[in-house]
Amino acid sequence: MNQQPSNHTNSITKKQFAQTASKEADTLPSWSISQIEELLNLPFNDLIYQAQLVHRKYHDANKVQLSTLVSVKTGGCSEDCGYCPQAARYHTDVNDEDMMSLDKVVSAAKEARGQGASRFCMGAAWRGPKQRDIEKITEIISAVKGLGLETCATLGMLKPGQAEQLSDAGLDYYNHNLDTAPEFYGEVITTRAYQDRLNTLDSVRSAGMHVCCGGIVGMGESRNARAGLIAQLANLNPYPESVPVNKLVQVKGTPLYGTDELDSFEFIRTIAAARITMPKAMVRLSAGRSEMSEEVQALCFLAGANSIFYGDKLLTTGNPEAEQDKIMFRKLGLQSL
Ligand code: SAM
Ligand code: DTB
Ligand code: SF4
Repeated sequence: MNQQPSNHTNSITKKQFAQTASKEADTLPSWSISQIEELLNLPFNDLIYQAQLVHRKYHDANKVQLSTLVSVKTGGCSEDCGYCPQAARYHTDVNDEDMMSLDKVVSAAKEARGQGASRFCMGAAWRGPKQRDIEKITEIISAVKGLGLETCATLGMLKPGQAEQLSDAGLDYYNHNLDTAPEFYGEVITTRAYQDRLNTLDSVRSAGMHVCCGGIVGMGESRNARAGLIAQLANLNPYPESVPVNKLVQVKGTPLYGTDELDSFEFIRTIAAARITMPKAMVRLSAGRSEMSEEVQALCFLAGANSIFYGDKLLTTGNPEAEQDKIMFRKLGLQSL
């Protein structure tokens, strides 16, 4: 791992920063993988400093947006994503459940709103929705939107016309992750191609919705692959409004269970690179917080994360209790958006 400071590295990074700061964020130049690797290779303090400069130019440094997740359709998924406890083919403790009823989703959304969440994100363990699923989910989206919450859904790949139906129902954001760099992707997923994911992202954009797109680190990928993921995200035109950076939650029974744990500083570096390359995006410190100390999370906020998943559950795995997060926010002087 090259972590040596050098004038060369520093001067290139300053140039990149000047580019970033001088252009409006939506029309950024493309980022090469090696430019992003240079960022990741910086001395930690220099990297965080660059990230803070960008962060403070575009965001209130003490404000964090809160999204609550609910799994509206859990388990039984046909895909083979190597990290995922909901894939039917892996033997995990997650069972195939029916879709949640409208009433249950609405009461979960009301509870999330009561706890202070501004966005409600609904996940389904599908390769993609069928037409009858779209009919049910659009009813749910309209009801949640009617509560005054921002709406987000992550339902898998979309077929032509489906993104428009979701948008018409009041869906603000669609989450669809690239997950990792194209070069590493085949090690993790074989049942859908990288291009399928890019196509879905195009459909979401064309339907006028905001894009929520990020990935997972800690799957055994190299630093170069983390740079490759960030390059893919940053070079989407425009880049996503919301960028979830997940740390792999290792679930027994999935192929990636037992992967060597990623060093926390590598995770924080990835957040900083996301912040620098996608200045206006909300960068979400996503899955994996239950396994992180408050100190590591504080460094993630310092590196430019300004959003979290809030509430004691992600989709099937745990997340810190809302009360615990409120205590952490008080200690750090953070406020919710
Ligand atoms: N089935 C849909 C799909 O894959 O597009 C939507 C739900 S899927 C669970 C949403 C995202 O959750 C995945 O793309 C992945 O990035 C993330 N995810 C799933 N399992 C995870 C895990 N064990 N650790 C971290 N992130 C995970
Ligand atoms: C995202 O990037 N992370 C969330 C959300 N989008 C849907 C999902 C994390 C799932 C973690 C494993 C689980 O709880 O099943
Ligand atoms: Fe299915 Fe989504 Fe899990 Fe992949 S990540 S197995 S598509 S639920």
